[in-house]
Parts: sequence; structure tokens; C-alpha cells
Amino acid sequence: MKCRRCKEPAVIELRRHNAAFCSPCFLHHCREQVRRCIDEFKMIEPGSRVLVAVSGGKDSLGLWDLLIDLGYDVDGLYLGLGIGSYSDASGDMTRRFAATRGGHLVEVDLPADFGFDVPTAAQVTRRVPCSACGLSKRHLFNSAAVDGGYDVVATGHNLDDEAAVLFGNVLRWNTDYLGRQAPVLPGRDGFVRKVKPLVRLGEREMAAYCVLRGIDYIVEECPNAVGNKHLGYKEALNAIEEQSPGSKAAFYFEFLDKASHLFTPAADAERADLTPCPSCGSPTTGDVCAFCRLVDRVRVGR
Ligand code: Q46
Ligand code: ZN
Repeated sequence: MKCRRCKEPAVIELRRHNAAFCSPCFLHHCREQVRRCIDEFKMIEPGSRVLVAVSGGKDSLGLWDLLIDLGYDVDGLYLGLGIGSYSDASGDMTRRFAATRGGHLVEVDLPADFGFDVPTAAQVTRRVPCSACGLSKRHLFNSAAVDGGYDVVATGHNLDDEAAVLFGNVLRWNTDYLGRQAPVLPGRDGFVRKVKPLVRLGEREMAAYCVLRGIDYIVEECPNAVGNKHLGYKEALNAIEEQSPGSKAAFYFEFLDKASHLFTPAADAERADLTPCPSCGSPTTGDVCAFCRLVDRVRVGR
């Protein structure tokens, strides 16, 4: 197998692109995919300050690395969730990357700053851990960006993640979620713009990117991810992709192109009336925001 760009021996084959690349050309390919994605979806304007949410995994650390190399003014944000040894390891990995790359890391810690961890919140609310975790992430990514004066929050969702979420939403025709599947969520009234610059790269490409760049990342998944529906959807899509390379990308990008606009009115209506939370000032549709209510519930529940 020879590299498509330089004809040297290839180290990775990408069937979806009907191509193989040597190591330097593969890294170039990854940067190109991110650069094209940012341009195409108008994700980051020149001079913007970007905050990338990092978990210590291949996608978020790879994204931070790629954005630095592409010349963006980008800092990392690490959110400590208090999920036992998983959180300890992911925090260590993230700090090590920041130190090696000379990146500035903003840290927010649920136990230290808000007095609870994800397992406790799950226990008190009697819901799955991902529910309190997702709520906390959405809230704290935004508030950290607002407090730090950032223009954009970037997350490491890759093509596999987005295709799997789309698959799940289509299976159940969750029309309001389908309206929010875009790789860019515009900012407004106290919400910072959110972007997903990795949607043109798959999971395997991100793992290879980190290995070839010498980026140490946490391989183990969060213990709460085991057995969730999302992983099942990924496996189903991988089986289809195996038979027909390119299906995953076509499924996702053709949706964006041809159908996503049909669902945006539902999503827009839901974002209609926002007022500042009396407790923390974040925009909310209710009185006190969902995150402040969670913090209160956990405090009382104990
Ligand atoms: S939501 Fe759920 Fe993740 Fe939070 S509790 Fe773990 S699996 S980390 S992406
Ligand atoms: Zn609040």
C-alpha cells in the first residue's frame, strides 16, 4: 500500500476515502479535515478565543492539538466529575498534555467547587449518572466560557459520535433533538457558540492521529458508558460501514445537507424565552436553572 499523496509506504488505509497515507501525510489529512470543517460551517472567526472541552481522551486531546497547530487562540477546559479512578486518570492525562504542549488549562471541579460528584448526584436524583453528568457539562462548559471571555466552545465529538446520535434520534424520530444536531450551535443571550470541528474525522482516525503525534490519552471509557445505547448504535453503524465504506459519512452529511433544516423550527421554538437564573445568572427557560436545582437537590438530599 502506498501513500496517496507522496507514494511512500502507507501506515493507514481509509476505505471511506478510498485512500492510504504515510504518517506525515495522514497528519496533514487530519489537519485538512478540521480546517475544511471549520471553514465550511463557519465555526471560528479570525481573532476568536476558543475554549476546548477536554476529557483526557483521544478526541478532545487530539482536537486541542489540532487547533493549536492550525494557529487558533485556544485554551483547554477540564471538568472534574468525581467519577472515581476514571476521573483521576483523565485529569492526570489532561494536565500532562497541557504541560507538554504549553497549553493553558482551565479547571472546574464538581466536588471542590459545587460539593458533589456525579455518582452522588445520580443516587440523590435516582436517575442514571449520565443525566446529572450531561446537565453539569452543558451548564459548566458554557459558564466557564462566559466567565473567561471565550467566543466559542469546541468539543471533540467525531463522525462516529454524531452519526450514532443521529441514528438514535432517527430511530425514535426525536424531532427536537434532530433540530439541534448541527455541528454548530449559534451563540445567543448568554449562550456561547458551540462547535464540533472533528465531525469529518472518525474514531479510528483520531486514535491513529494521537498515536502518530505521541499524544498519551486515556483509553478506558467512563465506567458509566458501558452497555449504553450509544455504543450499540456505533456497533450497528460499524457493521454497515464494513459492508459499504462511506455509509456513515453519507448518513450524517446528507442529513445535514438535505433534512436538518426541516427540524430547526422545533428546536428554535424550544429556545424561545430565556431569562437569567436568579441564582447563577445563566440563561434558562424556567425560574432557577436546572443546574442550580440539581446542586440544591443534592445538598438537601444528603
Ligand atoms: S455522560 Fe455518562 Fe459520559 Fe458522564 S457519566 Fe460518564 S458516560 S462521562 S461522555
Ligand atoms: Zn443557575
